[in-house]
Amino acid sequence: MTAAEVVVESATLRAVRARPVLVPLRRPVIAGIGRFDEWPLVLVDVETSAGVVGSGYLAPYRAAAMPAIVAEIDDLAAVWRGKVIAPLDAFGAFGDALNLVGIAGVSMIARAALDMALWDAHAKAAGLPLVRLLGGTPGPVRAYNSNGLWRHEISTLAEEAAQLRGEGGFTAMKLRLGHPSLRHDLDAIKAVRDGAGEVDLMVDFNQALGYGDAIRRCHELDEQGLYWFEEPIRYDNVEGYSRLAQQVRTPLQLGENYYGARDLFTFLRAGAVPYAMADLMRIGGVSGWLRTAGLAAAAGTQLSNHLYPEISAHLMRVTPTAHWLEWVDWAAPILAEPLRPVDGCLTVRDAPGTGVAWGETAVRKYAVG
Ligand code: SMN
Ligand code: MG
Repeated sequence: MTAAEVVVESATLRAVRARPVLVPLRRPVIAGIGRFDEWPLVLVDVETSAGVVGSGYLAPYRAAAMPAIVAEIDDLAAVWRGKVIAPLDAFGAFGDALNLVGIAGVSMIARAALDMALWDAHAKAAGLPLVRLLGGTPGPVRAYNSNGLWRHEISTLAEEAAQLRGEGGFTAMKLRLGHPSLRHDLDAIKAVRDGAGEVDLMVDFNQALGYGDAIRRCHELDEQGLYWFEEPIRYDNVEGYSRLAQQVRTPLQLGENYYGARDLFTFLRAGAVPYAMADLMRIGGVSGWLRTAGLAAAAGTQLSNHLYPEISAHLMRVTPTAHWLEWVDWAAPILAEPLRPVDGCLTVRDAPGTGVAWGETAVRKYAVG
C-alpha cells in the first residue's frame, strides 16, 4: 500500500471552518438581477485527521445571507464529523439530513460548499489533481471572458470589449442585455463588436424580460448572429422556455439557477434547453455536477459552467458534452495562486486537489463578521 492509499482510506473529517469575506471587484457587476460593487465569498475549509485540508468557496451574491449559510454549513459539518472523507457518501447523507427542511436554496448551497472542500481533500489525500482522480487529464478548456460588459453606459463598452479580448487571448465574451429598449440592446452589441472585432458573442438577459417582451426582443435580435440568448425570462418558467426555444433560432442558454440535476431533467423533458449550464454552488458541488453532466451527456445537451472556473475547469475535462468555460477572476483577490487563461483557454495545474487555496493575508484584509 502506498502512503496516498493509507491516507485516502483512513482520513476522517475532524473540523470545518467557514469564513465570510467581501472582496473588491475590478469592474462592478451590473445586471438585470442587481448591482454589486463588492463580491461576497464564503471560504470553506475541511480539516481531516490525516492533516490534509480541503478548501472550496461560495459566491452567494447577498452579503447579508452569509451568516445563515455559515450556520447551515456548521449544521451539516456535524452530520459528517468523524466519518471517512468519501465525498459522494457525504453528499448523500447531507441530502438525507436536509430533506425535511427542503433541499434547494441555502440547504443546497451549504451542501455544495462542503462537497467542494471534501473533494479537494479527497484528491489531495490521493495525491492527484481532481481531474485525474475523476479519470481525466489536465488540459486546456475553451473559455469565454465574462469579466465585464455589464448593463452600464454604452460609451464604455467598446473599450472594455477590447480589454476583455486582450486579457487572455479570448475569442468569445458575454454581454449583458435586457435594456428597456431594443435600440439600447442593439447599440450595446454594436459597441462590443466595434471594440472586440470578430468574436463569438454570448448575451445574457439575467431574467430581465417578461414573457411577451422576450418573444418580441428575441425575435428582433435573432438576426444578430449572437451565440446564445441566456435567461431572457424568469429562470423557473419551464413552459415559457419551452415555447421560446421553439420560436427563436438563436439557441437559448439557462441553468445557473438549477438546484441539482433534477432541475435540468425537468427542463430537458420540456424540450426547453438547447444549451445548459451549471453553477457549482447551486447544482451541488462536484457531486451534483457529475450527476448533471451524466444527464446532459445522455440528452446530448452541451454543458457549460457558471462561475467557479477554478473547479469547473477540472470538471469540464471529464464532461462528455463540455461546451464553454465561463471565465471570471472574482475570487482572485483571496486565492493563493489564481489561474490565468492563455490563448482563450483555462488549464488547471497538475497538482493535488482542486488548486483552491487561500492567500491568508488577503483573507484577513477582506474578512467580515
Ligand atoms: C451573472 C453572474 C454573476 C452575477 C451576475 C450575473 C450572470 C452570468 O448571470 O451568467 O455570468
Ligand atoms: Mg447568466
